[in-house]
Amino acid sequence: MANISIIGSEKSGRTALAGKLGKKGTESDITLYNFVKGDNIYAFVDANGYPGSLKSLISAINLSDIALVCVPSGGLNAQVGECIVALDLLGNKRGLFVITMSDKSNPMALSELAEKIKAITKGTNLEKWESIAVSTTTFEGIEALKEKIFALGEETKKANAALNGLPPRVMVDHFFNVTGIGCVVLGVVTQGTIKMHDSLTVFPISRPAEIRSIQSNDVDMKTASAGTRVGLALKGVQSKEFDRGYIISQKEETSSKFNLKCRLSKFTLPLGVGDAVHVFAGLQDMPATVSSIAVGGKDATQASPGSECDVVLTTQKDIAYSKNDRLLIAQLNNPKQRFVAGCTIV
Ligand SMILES: Nc1nc2c(ncn2[C@@H]2O[C@H](COP(=O)(O)OP(=O)(O)OP(=O)(O)O)[C@@H](O)[C@H]2O)c(=O)[nH]1
Ligand SMILES: [Mg+2]
Repeated sequence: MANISIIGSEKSGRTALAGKLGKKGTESDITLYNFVKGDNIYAFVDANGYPGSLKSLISAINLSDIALVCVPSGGLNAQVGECIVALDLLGNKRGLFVITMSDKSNPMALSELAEKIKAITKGTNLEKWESIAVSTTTFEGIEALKEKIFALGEETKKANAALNGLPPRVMVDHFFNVTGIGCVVLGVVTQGTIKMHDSLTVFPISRPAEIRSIQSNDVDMKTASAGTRVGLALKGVQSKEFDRGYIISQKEETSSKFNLKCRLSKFTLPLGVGDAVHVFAGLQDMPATVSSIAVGGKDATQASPGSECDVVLTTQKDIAYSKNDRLLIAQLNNPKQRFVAGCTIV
């Protein structure tokens, strides 16, 4: 199974495309569309809350192995740019540009747009991503798009198989109470294999929980491996204790103070000591403050766009994380491009 985000600009045909690729499931600021055909099992995540909500965008990206960036055939815009910056700062590896509404354009303009996408992604980790033109009204390109998704899906399955031996970890996106069952959470197994009756812990609240049952696409399962979107019934914890992004695993770090190595986007404003920012860690997000900055090992008052620096960040509440997680710093009020920096935890 593979998880695929559908992102891109407002009114770019994201939801129409999602509807052609899967059957609508859970709906919130992100909407799930499921596709099951033999071994080809996909969960598409429509970031329908974006551009209003960056949380919707980052949740969709961080729940997925593959990103589909929708660019309307009418041309590039600032929101597509912002999606590219987010994927680049997060270090996402696999994806495609989907030039949508191809029926409203012509072959010459479509290939010019594909060239423009190549040009703006040069030097980012998206520079090799292919572009494909589709229309959900004439169905042009839809089958070809599915083929490309399946090919990326096979790569993803292999990559996830390599993570099966790691300790199990589930990233939670939805949680609710089901009468007669109790606490049910939805999320993705990001590494390892979970098993029915596993005793794990919910972080950052450090609450023990037992996996009562596991479902994926409405089918009961005894185990679920890395990359699987699951629904879990839990014992020992209530749904009201959960928040988006909580992690179920054996062990996570929890902290509200982070030493980060940051790479600033070229398209942001300088980052300064004392700045109030917003931080995204997996599916968790919250306000934070820049406590200190060092550039080239020396204390500094600010860091410039495009530069690398060390940052001490203080968050409003505890965040659960593991060593290799990437954090994203954003400025929610910047009207142009809200992502500031991609960070690793030191
Ligand atoms: N002609 C044409 N219209 C399309 C196509 N895909 C979507 N549309 C129309 O474009 C509009 C926006 O499509 P949506 O799928 O809602 O786009 P979206 O990105 O989900 O939009 P928001 O979530 O509202 O930002 C709708 O009126 C669709 O009917 C297409 O391939 N061709
Ligand atoms: Mg939509």
